[in-house]
Order: sequence, then C-alpha cells, then structure tokens
Amino acid sequence: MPNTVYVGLAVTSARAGASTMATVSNFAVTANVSNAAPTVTLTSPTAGQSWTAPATITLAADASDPEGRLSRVEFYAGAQLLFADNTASFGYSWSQAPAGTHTLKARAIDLDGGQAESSVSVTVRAPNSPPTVTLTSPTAGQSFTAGATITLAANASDPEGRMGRVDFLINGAVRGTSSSAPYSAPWSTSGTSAGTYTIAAVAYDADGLSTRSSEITVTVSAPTTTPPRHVSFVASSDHLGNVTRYELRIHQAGANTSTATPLATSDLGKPTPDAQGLIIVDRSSFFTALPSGSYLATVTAIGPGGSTQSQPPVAFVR
Ligand SMILES: [Ca+2]
Ligand SMILES: [Ca+2]
Repeated sequence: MPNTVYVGLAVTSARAGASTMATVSNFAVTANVSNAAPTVTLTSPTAGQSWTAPATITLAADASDPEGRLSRVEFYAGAQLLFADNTASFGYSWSQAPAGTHTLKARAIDLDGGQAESSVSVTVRAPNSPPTVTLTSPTAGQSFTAGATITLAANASDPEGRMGRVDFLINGAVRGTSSSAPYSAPWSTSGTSAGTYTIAAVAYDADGLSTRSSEITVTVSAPTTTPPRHVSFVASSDHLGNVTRYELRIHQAGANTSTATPLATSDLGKPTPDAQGLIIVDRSSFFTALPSGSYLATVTAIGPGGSTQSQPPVAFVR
C-alpha cells in the first residue's frame, strides 16, 4: 500500500543583489513499503551432481519479481560471488571449479531491497588416478598339466576407492573377469594345447582408467600317460609254416585299421612263441617316441602267401 513519507528537505537559494532569497519546500516521494520479495529457483546444477576436477559447472536460475522490479541474480559458490547477471535468462558457466563440496547459490535481488535465495550442494572430485594391479597367481614359470584348473588372481585397488573390475588375459585375450575383491577367476586348461602362455591382469576403475599388470609366462604340458612297453599277441596258426615276420601297426584312434595307412610301424621279427602260443616283444622305445594321443594297435603276420591282421584293434593312450 503506497504511503507518503517525508524523506528530505530541499533548500534552494538564489543570490539577488545583496540579499539572499531562500525558497524552502517540503520534498515528498512515495515508496512502496510493502514490497514483495522476488522468487528464484536454481535450475542447474541439481543437488548431488558431481564432476571430476577441473570441472565446468553450468549455473542457471529462474527468477521473477511480483512487482516486475527485478534488479539482478547473483551466483555464488559458498560465499564467493561468481557473477551478477542483470539480464534474463540468468546463468553463468563456472570453469575450473576446484575439487570439493560446493554450495552453489542463486540470489535474486529486486530494485526495492527484496531478495530471495536458492541453493544446492554439489561435489567436484579430485582428478582421477588409475588403479594399481599385481598378478598374484599363477607365478612366473609355473608348470601345469593340461586339464588342471589354474586360479588366476590379482591384487588391485584404486586411489579413489572406485574399483570397477579385473580382467585376466591369456595370450592377450580376456579369459576371466572378476568384479569384486578378492579378484580371481578360474582358468580351466581342459583341452588346452601344450605350450607356454602369457598371463596378465588388467584393472579398471569406475571412471574409465585402467592399468595392465606385468606379464608372466607359464607352461602347460600335455597330460602325462605311461606309454605301453610291450606288444603281446597270439602267434599266427601259420607261424611255423608261412609267417616270415610280424609287424606292429599304429593308427590314430577312430581310423579304419583295415584300410588306413598306419601312422607308424615296427618290425617285430619272428620271435618264438611261449608254451601258450603267446609272443611278447618289448617295444618301449617305439611307444615312447609316439606323440601324445589316442591310438589303435594291430599286429600283422606277413608271409610269402600274404598277410593277416589281428582283430579287433587294441586301443591305447600315449
Ligand atoms: Ca519486489
Ligand atoms: Ca581411479
């Protein structure tokens, strides 16, 4: 409600000759003593938003005054005035925002001394650092037999405490992932070819940085089996009359031993059968020389009239 208040006394004077004429008048103004405060809402950022330093934070506010006498909107970080904007739309881009928790505030001020505030709390994190990682299992130079399950394990941590996951690489390819400490994953070597393998761990933090551990090498060897030593077979019924020698023939498992070409052969000669008609020949060096694998064995009796192969073939593993 407008009131008339006396706020001053104006005196003007004019020199006229030797005398001074003075005019005195009461000076009256009207002022709206029931000024309504402006309203303001900080629309950006939103409460709880976070950045990684150095951050650029966009501040924006909606503000108005019931009397339409808005003066400006001031933006603050804590007590620090960042910017005073006297033109809508009200905003400010705060660059190089330092790490820490900041109370960001918009203060609207009208031309009549009314004001209002709106604030949010946001976080600027320290610049991100990559995680650290050390492969703890297996250890360099360890040997395993194919079929064994090898435990892949690593110690990993992030300076910001924001670990993501650890990947385990075998020969550069991810073969296991662990997303929580203690970081480990099993590596089944069933079906793995014999040879050397490089192993490394890669730790990822939740903010996109990663670190690769140093690499180690382990050896995977073929399953160990004891090779056969002897060949034993029943002598041919033609042993005395028509057989000149016997031949041991080795085929890959699954081969047709009647038609396939043998992988290896060993001339057994013509040993003398025992009292039961059995012939036993030591061929340990021949079996030891075979590559690891699954095989079929037959013995063929050979003579001038032809040859006869033992049936059925005998399976063995080297
Ligand atoms: Ca006002
Ligand atoms: Ca980090």
